[in-house]
Amino acid sequence: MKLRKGSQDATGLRFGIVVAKFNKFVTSKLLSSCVEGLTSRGVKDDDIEAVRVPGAFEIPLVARTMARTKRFDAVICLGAVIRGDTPHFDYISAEASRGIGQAALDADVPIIFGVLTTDTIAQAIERSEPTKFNRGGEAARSAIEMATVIRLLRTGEETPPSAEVPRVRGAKTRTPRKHKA
Ligand code: INI
Repeated sequence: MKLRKGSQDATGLRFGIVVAKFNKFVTSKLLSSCVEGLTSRGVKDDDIEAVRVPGAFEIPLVARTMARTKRFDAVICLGAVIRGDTPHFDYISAEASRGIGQAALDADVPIIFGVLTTDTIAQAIERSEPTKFNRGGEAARSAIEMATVIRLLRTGEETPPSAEVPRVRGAKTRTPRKHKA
């Protein structure tokens, strides 16, 4: 069996980021952790292009437009939709997630869903803190993995040894940590 896997070596890759201004106190932290996640894995600052949009509702169109230029190996969407007292949350979050998924399929380029959808402001802050579980950093890792695995599929190249995690006999395998929502 041939197992193809993406890697975390992002050297030479280019990324687009779409970031919502709404709830900027959260999205600015998602953005900085995302950029740090990319540059620390070899992406050049000049190879990252970020676009600000008013809110999460506007993300899909801009993500699709960026992806269709084919100038990026992946596009990362960052936003924060926080539940209020009205059904507004449901409309915005549903449209953002549906639209982002559709944009990736239309453009044939990986588009990453780094949009927080939380019940409270505290949950959004927790998920955007650089010292805690930050979804911006997670979005960067997912973008690199998707960009590299799609490249392997398109070129037919073998998975590079650097993507293989050596398995030590008898060693316990780590079960992924469970995160709330
Ligand atoms: N946009 C967000 O990104 N997050 C929210 O929590 C939010 N709420 O709650 O209203 C929000 N609304 C704005 C929306 O995304 C659009 O920008 C606006 O409706 C104009 O189209």
